[in-house]
Amino acid sequence: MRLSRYFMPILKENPKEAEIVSHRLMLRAGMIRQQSQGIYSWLPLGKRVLDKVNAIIREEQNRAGAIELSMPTLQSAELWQESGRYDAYGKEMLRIKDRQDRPMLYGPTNEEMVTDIFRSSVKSYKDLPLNLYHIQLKFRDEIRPRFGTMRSREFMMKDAYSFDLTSEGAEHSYNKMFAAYLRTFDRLGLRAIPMRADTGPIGGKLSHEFIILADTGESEVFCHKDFVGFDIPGEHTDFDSVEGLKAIFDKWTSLYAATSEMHDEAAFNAVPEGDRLSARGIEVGHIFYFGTKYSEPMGAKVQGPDGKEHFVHMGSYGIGPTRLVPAIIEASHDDNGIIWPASVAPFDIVVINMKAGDQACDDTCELIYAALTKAGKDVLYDDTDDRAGTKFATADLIGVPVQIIAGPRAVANGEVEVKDRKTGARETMTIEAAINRFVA
Ligand code: P5A
Repeated sequence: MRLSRYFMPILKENPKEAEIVSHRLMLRAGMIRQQSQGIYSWLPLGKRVLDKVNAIIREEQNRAGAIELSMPTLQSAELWQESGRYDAYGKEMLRIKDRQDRPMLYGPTNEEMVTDIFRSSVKSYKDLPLNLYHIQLKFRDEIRPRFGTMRSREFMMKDAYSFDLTSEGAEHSYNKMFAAYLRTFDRLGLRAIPMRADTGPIGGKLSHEFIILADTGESEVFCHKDFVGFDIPGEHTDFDSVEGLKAIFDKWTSLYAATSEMHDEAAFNAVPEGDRLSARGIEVGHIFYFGTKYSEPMGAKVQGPDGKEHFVHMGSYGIGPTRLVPAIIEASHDDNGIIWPASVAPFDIVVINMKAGDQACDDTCELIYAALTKAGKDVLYDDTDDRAGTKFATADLIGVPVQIIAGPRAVANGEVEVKDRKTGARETMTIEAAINRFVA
């Protein structure tokens, strides 16, 4: 991508409305734009990051056996009247009428809709277990939308829904998502700790929130500090192994970890004082087991091996991609801007032409840009005629992991500089060496 033809509206000044660093940096880097309170456009740079986050979420959902579909954002009120949540949900639900005066709503979550899909076509235990997910916009008319896309009214959610014949089966389905979440957040460069949590309007007795520790987090959390060093389930985790997944779940729930709603002061005080972590955190995921809470009132049942009808046991599993992007920035930035983990960086490499219009600089940059693009890298080429200082500041601000800098003096020697955004380390090397380093 040539920066001269791209759309990346950088802000020079710090936006006054931004209270936390991720919101400030997302606005300054031209990643998002507020359209009305708590409702955002994702501009091209932000969209690239969001797409990469979603690709990792999708890979890990698929690995764990979940199946992707796509459900609409607008839902009919009837489904919610069946489950009894239409009145219970309160003012957070945006209620709309269509031209026939039929009550509709912009979905805040999809338990009812997916239960309706399930009951219309699944009739036998032989089709279980089943886990259906989508990555879709949601709307919740939050009282206090704030911190940009961290807590917005319209936001994206990956929501998965599992169906099992028995509660034991449902427990295994829960453990699959539990392990998939540990892997997902790790691949996003984050350390997320599962904590016992309140189930709120989704319901059920068992639930875990996945929390990133951060001073700017909205939740107050309490946990054992050893969680920070626990091993993450590997790529070859067998998601069909009931014992294997139970062992992962048991290990990750063996020490104290709870959000403030579930906090038990006495149990926390039993943790040796030096091991106690009392901190703030960002909730990036939340999983629930609620048994037959929706399947019973909505009549979602299957025939079991005993020939009888059974209401299915369900769970639901949410991740907030539009919250994860600022959460990653909260965890990874410095005074100059964002430092993306390679897995979600909007571009892999930025090529900086320090003197656009200078034939040797132009030729060198074109060569590198073409070679790296051909090798499958996402390359941003800063071919604008801005001052070198502005270009460096922009490259640091947008946080691309590697900068290849071509200035007239180095280029005259057949060389460029390669800078690592995270460490700031710079190395001068031949043009060929710079290309080869990233083409391997
Ligand atoms: C689980 C999937 C649910 O809605 N139903 C379907 C269940 N859970 S939840 O905890 O309410 O939300 C899941 C995740 O969505 C993100 N999230 C938000 N992100 C940005 N702005 C918001 N206002 C917002 N509300 C929820 C969180 O990451 C949450 O864990």
